[in-house]
Amino acid sequence: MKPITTLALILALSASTLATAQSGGMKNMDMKESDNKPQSLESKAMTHQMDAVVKDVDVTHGKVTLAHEPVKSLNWPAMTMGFSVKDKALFDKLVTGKKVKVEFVQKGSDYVVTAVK
Ligand SMILES: [Cu+2]
Repeated sequence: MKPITTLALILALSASTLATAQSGGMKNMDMKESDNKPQSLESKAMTHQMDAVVKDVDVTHGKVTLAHEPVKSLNWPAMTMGFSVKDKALFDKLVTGKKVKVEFVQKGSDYVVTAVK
């Protein structure tokens, strides 16, 4: 009798622990999922263009600071802000003080330069 009772107790305990952990975890995941989906779908498609002056370059971290003209497709006024640069070859054209035409896409809350002319 005794071994069986112990086993049943262990099973009951682990089952309830699992159920608690699962319901807590799943709730968080579901909330994140529904928050992110519409935004990432919308932002994937569009490439934005602007004229800008290169203010600062950080090749190591793949970042560039641009003083850009207004961007109509995003309803942006002219401003100075940071962009990500995933393709390091683009840094050949991103020289501090230079005037450039930049194409970029939105990736979540990040803006990624995809082309420099
Ligand atoms: Cu901006």
